[in-house]
Amino acid sequence: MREFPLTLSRFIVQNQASHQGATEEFSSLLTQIGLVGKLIAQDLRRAGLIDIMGTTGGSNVQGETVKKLDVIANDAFVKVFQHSGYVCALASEEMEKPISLPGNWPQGKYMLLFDPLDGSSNTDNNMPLGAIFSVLKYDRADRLPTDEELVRRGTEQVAAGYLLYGSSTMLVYTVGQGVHGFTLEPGLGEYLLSHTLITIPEKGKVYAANEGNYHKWPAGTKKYFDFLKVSDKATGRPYSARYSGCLVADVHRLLIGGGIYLYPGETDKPDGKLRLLYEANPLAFVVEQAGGKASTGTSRIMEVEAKKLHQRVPLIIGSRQDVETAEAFIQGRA
Ligand code: AFP
Repeated sequence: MREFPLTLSRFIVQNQASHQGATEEFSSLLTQIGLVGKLIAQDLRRAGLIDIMGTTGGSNVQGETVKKLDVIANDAFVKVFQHSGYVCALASEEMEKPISLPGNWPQGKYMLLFDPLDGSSNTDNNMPLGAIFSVLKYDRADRLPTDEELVRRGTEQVAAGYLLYGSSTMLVYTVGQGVHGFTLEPGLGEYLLSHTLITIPEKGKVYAANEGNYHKWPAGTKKYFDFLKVSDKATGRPYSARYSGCLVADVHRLLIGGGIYLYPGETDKPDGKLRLLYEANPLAFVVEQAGGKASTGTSRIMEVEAKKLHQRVPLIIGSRQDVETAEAFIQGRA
């Protein structure tokens, strides 16, 4: 008899014990994230045929132009979780302040932080997009969390992962017991286990970065990129450049095949572009659990002291050896 691949919910229940005190509530929370993925994937499959491309004409708290799909994706997360009873607070790249659920609504013990649509510059050209999520636990029952209580170090995450809207729709997550990948089977409307215990190669031969920013980088960073392009068979160089404009897609590529993604600090913007709480921390959790590394260039991402909800941080993430080589150059040791 054909071995039927595990659905997301069956996998979580079957692995309940290893999911660090995960409860029914937790497995339902992950299933709801999968629902958001189905809703957005459905729209994306028809993007050129329905009015979801282009911008809203507004800008978000980041000062970035808001795409229609940014709003659609953010609304999907809020609507799915506001009434779910699994969370007590929601924070998003697209919302200046977190949403604490009204006291008379069912609340859960989790706080969800997310980038509802990663790679927004790709919405109108059929390139990959994603969503990134970070799950924190809130142990008080006597009151809702304050905004400050959502701003936590990456090591406090109880789960993290991403949705990848690529040639297929995937949900990849970790609860601290390895990384698992599920692929949406559109015919069934179910996510089926497709990647068990994903392990990132120790070293890759691909790098992802926007080299249009080369002139803005400090000397050590420039030296690293120059190093990658020198021909040296013994160290597998030159590396190939692969940059999609979607962090989730670029990180997924290196999670499977090895390599490194860099959005480094710049001379006049040392914190770079990416956000700590709902981009760098969750992806750092996933990549570390797969055996890789995530750094600011000088320190471990998951130990960066979180001070503000939309705090930015430089991100160097991927195969352990590659990240350590990049750190050596950035720190002036190579
Ligand atoms: P958008 O969601 O605003 O397109 O930003 C995407 C992103 O956060 C990340 O997904 C990309 O790797 C990176 O920014 C692209 O930034 P650049 O356009 O500056 O290269």
